[in-house]
Amino acid sequence: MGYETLIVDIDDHVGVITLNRPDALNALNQQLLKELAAALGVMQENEKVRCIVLAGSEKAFAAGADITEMSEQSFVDMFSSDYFTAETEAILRCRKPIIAAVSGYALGGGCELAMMCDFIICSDTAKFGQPEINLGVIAGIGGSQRLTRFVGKSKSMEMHLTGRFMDAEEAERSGLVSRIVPAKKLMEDAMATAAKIAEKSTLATMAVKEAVDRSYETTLREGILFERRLFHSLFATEDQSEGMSAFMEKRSAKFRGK
Ligand code: DAK
Repeated sequence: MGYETLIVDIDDHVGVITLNRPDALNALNQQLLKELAAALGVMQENEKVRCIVLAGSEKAFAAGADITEMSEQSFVDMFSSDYFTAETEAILRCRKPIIAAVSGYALGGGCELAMMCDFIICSDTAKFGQPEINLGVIAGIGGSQRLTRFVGKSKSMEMHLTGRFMDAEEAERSGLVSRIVPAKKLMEDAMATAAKIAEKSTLATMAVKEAVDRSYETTLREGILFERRLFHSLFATEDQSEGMSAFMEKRSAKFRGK
């Protein structure tokens, strides 16, 4: 498939998707989100891909939903098309781990997209924010819920109410990102992290993604039961046998996703 708003590549076992609307700081329009959903669907089906990196440019991961496109919509347009819903649900359906590599602005829908990934590595230039309040609207693809779960009510509420940006240091301190790296090293670091994940059993990485995500959806007791059942089920895989044998034989495991 040809993409106009993305650059899509596969490097060994890592799928790399780069948002590519430089003139609009990668603002998310319907075309971009449809292409992103499609690209993730293709990577989900491609057995070679074991981990995915989603990146933007050095200046902007994404500066939000496309204000020019949104400004022309009425309530009826938004409601009847269920704006962005099918696309974001398709993104969330991807079962392979997705790392957001964030440099520069991750604002509004851009911050929300980064938070939909499995974890965020950011550069020291990153700036996160939910500035929709400045446009007379609010977050619309999960920002009020996800940012609150990441950083707590007080900081999330302040960010949504004032529209202020959070820098990389604050984002790391608050638990929004897993790590900060120098801007020039961001892709190298994200790719090395993805390559490390790609060495693991894909059955185990998909299982752990489901288990951690379930912690947002259910009670502690149910979540722990879900984790335990997934753990038990991994004993039906060749990868579990290989991983434990390799440890005892003091060699590296060779996982085959079987
Ligand atoms: N949309 C469209 N174009 C944008 C854009 C955006 N979000 N952000 C930047 N651009 C464009 C600029 O208009 C400019 O285009 P030209 O004028 O050159 O044609 C170009 O990108 C470069 O931007 P600037 O000249 O402004 O660059 P600066 O370095 O001076 O400033 C900035 C960078 C990021 C601080 C500034 O561009 C900015 O404030 N951008 C807007 C940030 C923002 O407000 N983001 C939130 C958007 S609202 C929903 C789903 C999603 C959403 C809501 C509902 N539903 C499903 C219900 C999400 C809403 C949003 O994200």
